[in-house]
Amino acid sequence: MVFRKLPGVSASGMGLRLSQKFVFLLFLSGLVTLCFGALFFLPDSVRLKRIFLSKTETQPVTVGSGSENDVREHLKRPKDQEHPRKPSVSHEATEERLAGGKAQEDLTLLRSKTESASEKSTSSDHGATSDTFSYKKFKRCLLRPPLGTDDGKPSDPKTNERREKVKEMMKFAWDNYKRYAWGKNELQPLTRNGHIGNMFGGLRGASIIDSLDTLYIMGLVEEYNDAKDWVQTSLDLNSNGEASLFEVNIRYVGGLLSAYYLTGEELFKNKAVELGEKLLPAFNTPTGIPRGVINLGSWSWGWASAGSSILAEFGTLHLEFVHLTELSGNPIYTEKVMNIRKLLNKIEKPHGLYPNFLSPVSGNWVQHHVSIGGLGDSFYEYLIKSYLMSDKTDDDAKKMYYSALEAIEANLVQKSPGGLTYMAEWRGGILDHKMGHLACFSGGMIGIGADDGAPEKRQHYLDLAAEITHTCHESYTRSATKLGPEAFRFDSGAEATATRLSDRYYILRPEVIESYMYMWRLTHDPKYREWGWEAVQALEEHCRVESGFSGIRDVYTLTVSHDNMQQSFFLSETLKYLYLLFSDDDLLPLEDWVFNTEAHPLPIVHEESGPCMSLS
Ligand code: DMJ
Repeated sequence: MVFRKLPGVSASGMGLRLSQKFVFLLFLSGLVTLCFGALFFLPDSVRLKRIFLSKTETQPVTVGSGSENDVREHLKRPKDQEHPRKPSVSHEATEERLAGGKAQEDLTLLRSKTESASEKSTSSDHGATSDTFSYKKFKRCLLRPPLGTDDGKPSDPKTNERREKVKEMMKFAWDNYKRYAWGKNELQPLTRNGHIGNMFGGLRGASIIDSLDTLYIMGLVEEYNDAKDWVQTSLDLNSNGEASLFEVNIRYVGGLLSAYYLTGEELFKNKAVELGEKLLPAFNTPTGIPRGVINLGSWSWGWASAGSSILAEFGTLHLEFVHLTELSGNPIYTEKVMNIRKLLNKIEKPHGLYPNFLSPVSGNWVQHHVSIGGLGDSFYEYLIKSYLMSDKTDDDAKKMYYSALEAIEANLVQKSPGGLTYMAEWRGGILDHKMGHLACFSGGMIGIGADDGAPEKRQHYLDLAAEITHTCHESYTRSATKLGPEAFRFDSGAEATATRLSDRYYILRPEVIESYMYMWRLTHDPKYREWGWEAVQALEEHCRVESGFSGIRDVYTLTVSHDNMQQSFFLSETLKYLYLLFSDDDLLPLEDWVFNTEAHPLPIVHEESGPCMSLS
């Protein structure tokens, strides 16, 4: 009835004249186009673009994956949270302060090249959407320059001499790898050849990828450039073998991510994302808990063949996967790890403990073996580091870490008759009074988490961290070589010594030195540097051979027998942690970086003055 009174509106109800209809439709379509287009010019356009152009649309949907909301929730920082911001020092300003000298010039050149490389944002062939991540912006969000004011050079000449020694060890290990095993995974220094192994599913160059960031922070310019060139020309990710999801993630993805964040070279980002995509089918299980082994070349294997998944393997993906989402703009990586988190949070835990084996099919624990060493270790490490890496916003990770630590203290932490604190293993309620070398990382872990524990527990956690580190040092000092065994016991009269022949070996592992490094940063007690130096001397005396470094079969005999393997983690972790131990704290400061479990530094997502990274 209303329409009838209006001029131009026909008596036939909604009817308009043809010309009026045309003008009206034209106006309407113009309005719609304008609104849609405007979305892309809003300040938050990256997120909107992601909603409309999201790659997830083309990704296979996996069973049990978390929702996008979980991801956003996880990445979002509460606006009311305040963080005291230290005065930001620009990296460029730091470079200007670098002193002269040939190596220094090379280093400056290298670093300025990498700065400009980061500005030339090239697009990726492999899903890295470079428009979604700004490297320049990321650098501005760091509180301090990654390499410190003088590359972390300590003012004390004795410490500097020690640092130089570690650098020389790295160069020696690298040169021999390059000479005898270039492109293979690891060097066999006695037989002077390369080793491929079966952990990496046909991927090559594990020592190269694991070394990139160590070479870079040590200023080994030529060596870093060789490594980068190899990644450019020879790192082939189209391999077809069965790989350990965990090992590929911590060494290759972690190594490439760190190399990217330190240098800004798009190449590393693109390779990391390309490889990350290849890992996704591992999550196609009924629960979304990934299998431990993945065929890198095939998308078709079934979950039914899976055995149990290992806590330290599926629980050690979080840091790298969150960064894959940051760099690619694709939420799927964070969804996958948040789904693991959700399941672990929900599942019933015996005495609050996390057993080492879980069925990816049923989502239930398979047996009740709990260990802070092998099979469990880095799961706990990634909880506290996820919290720290989120700029202390990931409250679930925080809660899970501190309640796990409480359960560990209540059930596993023991004091030996001789007064040494150690972490026993737990088998269905029965304690096995054994501590693995791997468990020695926990000194550092408990140390870096001490400050965020309940106020009344902070000093206690720091003391516990120091006690564990002390025990691990004892396992070194009680051997003839002053290197520690693979596992040491606290029963049948033993105190921090191996009682079984099969536990006496040392394979260049980093965990004890890793804890020295963290405890040094946290306390500045000079004993940690002294302990680190003892380790350097022992490595030089017993593990250095003519063509590299080798593990040894028995730390209790001075007639050493070498195992002929220079592990890639020796270059990525052991030597890096030693170098950091003898450097000033502003080399990769802990306010800005967390180290993944292979010692690859990943940046903390700071968001104090607005979002620093793409998804936040
Ligand atoms: C490294 O590959 C990692 O530190 C991992 O978490 C445990 N084992 C080795 C070094 O011992």
